[in-house]
Amino acid sequence: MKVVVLTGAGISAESGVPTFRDADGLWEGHRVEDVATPEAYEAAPSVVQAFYDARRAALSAVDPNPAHDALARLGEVLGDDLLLVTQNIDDLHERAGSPSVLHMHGELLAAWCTACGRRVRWAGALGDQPPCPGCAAPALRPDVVWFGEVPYEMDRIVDALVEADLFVSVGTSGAVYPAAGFVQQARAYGARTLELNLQPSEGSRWFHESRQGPAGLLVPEWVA
Ligand code: BJW
Repeated sequence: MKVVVLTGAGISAESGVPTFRDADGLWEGHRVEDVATPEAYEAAPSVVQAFYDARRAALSAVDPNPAHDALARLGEVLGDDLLLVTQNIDDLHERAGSPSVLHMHGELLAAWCTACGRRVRWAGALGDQPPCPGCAAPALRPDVVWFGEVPYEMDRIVDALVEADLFVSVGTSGAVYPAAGFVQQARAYGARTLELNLQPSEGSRWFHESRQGPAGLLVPEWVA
């Protein structure tokens, strides 16, 4: 059985990582739509870097929760028959032991140089404009996908949606495309579709089945 699992901010909420659009979803009064764009970065790079530096610094204080653990177990069982796609830029799936994770919106612990294009692992602050290890330009930005940019590995994701027997969405609001459209694509190609979310999402109506509750309970229950 070929399975695609899509995760969003809700899967990391019980680990203590704030979501974007729930009650605590503002950062210092900014909506994510106001700081996660190339235009925002061009206009006020220090504000945008501070948003990501704060989130990167907070990452070491959180741990994977039972939902991440359950998906790691599923990955061990299904091997190449599971594609785990996350919109999250945290590393909690990796730390839970998931053997393979596709970060369609990039990774907090990576940076890319807007001068030479090099991508590097990066655990420290970027706001103080450190030099790129490749070209020395002070031009490193978070290696994340902002509004108006193209998410990573779309061809691989679409191929997996076409092949999938089951598509499961965990903890995502269905507010951001192209991820919000995956359920309709998978369903159009014949997959059964299941949503696991604390509450009905913007995309609930597209799923064959929608279960409501915390991911830390629902995901282990589903995987068992
Ligand atoms: C729990 C829980 C618990 C809580 N247990 N559940 C008009 C119409 C349609 C599309 C567009 C449009 N205008 C523009 C667009 C495109 C645009 C878009 O979608 N805009 C919308 C605002 C409409 N999209 C883009 O620009 C994308 N690129 C693109 O389309 O390129 C064109 C292209 C595509 C494909 C092929 C070729 C070309 C890029 C989008 C980039 C999004 N980037 C961000 C920031 C990433 C870096 C970072 O993390 O800072 O990604 S924005 C932010 O939203 C982040 C997230 O990954 C993403 C989704 O958020 P998510 O994960 O759903 O979180 P929340 O907070 O919204 O929801 C949390 C959910 O969890 C809720 O449902 C809770 O109920 C639930 N929950 N606790 C279970 N304990």
